[in-house]
Amino acid sequence: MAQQITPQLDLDEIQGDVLIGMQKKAELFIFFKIADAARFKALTREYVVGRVTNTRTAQQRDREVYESRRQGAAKTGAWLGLNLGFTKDGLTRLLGPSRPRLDPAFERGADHPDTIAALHDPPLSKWAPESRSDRIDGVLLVAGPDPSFVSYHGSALRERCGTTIKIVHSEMGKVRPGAQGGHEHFGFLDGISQPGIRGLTRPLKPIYQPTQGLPGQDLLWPGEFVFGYPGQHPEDPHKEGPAPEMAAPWMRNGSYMVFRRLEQKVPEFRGFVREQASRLGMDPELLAARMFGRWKSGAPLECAPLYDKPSQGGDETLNNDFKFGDDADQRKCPYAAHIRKVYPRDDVAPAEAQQHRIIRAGIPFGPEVAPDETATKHKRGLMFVCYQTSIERQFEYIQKQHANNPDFASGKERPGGGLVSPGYDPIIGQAAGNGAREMDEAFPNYPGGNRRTTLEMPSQFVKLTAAAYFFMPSLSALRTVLT
Ligand code: N7H
Repeated sequence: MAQQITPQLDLDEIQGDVLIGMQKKAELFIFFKIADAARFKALTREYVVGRVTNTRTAQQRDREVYESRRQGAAKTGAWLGLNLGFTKDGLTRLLGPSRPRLDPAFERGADHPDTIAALHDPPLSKWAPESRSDRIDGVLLVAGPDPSFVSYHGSALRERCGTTIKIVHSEMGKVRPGAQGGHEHFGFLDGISQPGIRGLTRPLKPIYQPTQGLPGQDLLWPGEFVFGYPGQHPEDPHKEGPAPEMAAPWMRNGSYMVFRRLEQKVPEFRGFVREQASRLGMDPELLAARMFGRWKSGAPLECAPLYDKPSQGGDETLNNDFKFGDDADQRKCPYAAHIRKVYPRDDVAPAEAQQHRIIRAGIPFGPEVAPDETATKHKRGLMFVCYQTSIERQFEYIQKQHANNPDFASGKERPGGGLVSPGYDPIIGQAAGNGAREMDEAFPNYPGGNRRTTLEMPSQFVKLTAAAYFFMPSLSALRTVLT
């Protein structure tokens, strides 16, 4: 392979949550309106920007965490993380109505009726009342080692902001306790697979596989996630592609953040899986794993099709090292399983697979399920966050063209002939008008067999209750043009 030049990322400029993720056991999301633009700008310049966590700091902290784990120490620094983003309305408050127009999806916004219709999202009337507002201008992300630390620093920050902003809503996300740490509320290990980034992610074998981070982690051109760098080539997954267009030079080192507050109906999900597994005559843990494409431990079905291999789930050199191409009849992992829908790997052409990647940086919210909670009593779920340079080609494409599209992946055939309609992503797929969904091949025909089964899902286990699109500017943009 021809030697490629490694892009030099400006780590001091890019906000820390975008590429690496702020270190967070707890994270406070403060959604606000700008009440007094002139005073807000002065405060941002003089107080906030100097406290924003950049990628260099996030990287140093990550290395410390890694080192202390390697030495068997559980504790790491009590670090405060702070990031800041603006919606289209926020940018207008800061720059005036004749400001440059950014990505069309960003300018439309997550709460626009066209976005809601395109993504099959629930109508605004069904969103959480506390997060509904005529306008949200920005979000402050405050991250740290525990909720009280984060609350304390969040309050100090709010006090400092005073009347320059008006808080619309704030909500705390937190990592689940004990052994469930790192697992989301359905119980599955999350945060395993992320795209690697050229110029940032270290290849495990730099000489032999310079375009692979950990096994199974392709290194992508950073322009997919941050403005100002080459992106993926649309026809060749290794070749440098054009840098995404910027509506203004100050977009350099910035990124779009998609936020979605997704409530999870955990007791209902568990009850459904138990019932359906008994109908199908299979282990409920296997049925749940077939809905996700991984076992709760994180072990991929492609490597552990019938029984969990927990040792593989937690091992980062093994848990992402797989493809779907040699599972052409969905015997190991259904075509519709969450991870197969959202990153189809070699189910599609190599360059196409890398056109729709996102970096995820979400955190769970809400309490643990109480022992007597057979129907959801307490709200819980995922504060889903992802970063990209095109909301339309990345997040929206995955949701619309893959998760919500029962015919994706297309062109798959039954072993005996005939086309397969894989069905909806059982976790995040949404049918129009909140309609019923189905998933093909709930029961595994592995290693052989020809039993046809369909999983009918009359209701969603994941419900969207708030959403917004933000731009996360570079530190320079925050210090100059925007303020
Ligand atoms: Fe998903 N979950 O925690 O159960 N997700 N996700 N997700 N998701 C993944 O591989 C989950 C959501 C992606 O590279 C895993 O890191 C839940 C949305 C992508 O192979 C698990 C919700 C979107 C990947 C979950 C939710 C995505 C991924 C396996 C909602 C974008 C990486 C762990 C409540 C539209 C796939 C891992 C890859 C993985 C869960 C939402 C996308 C367990 C509960 C809205 C790209």
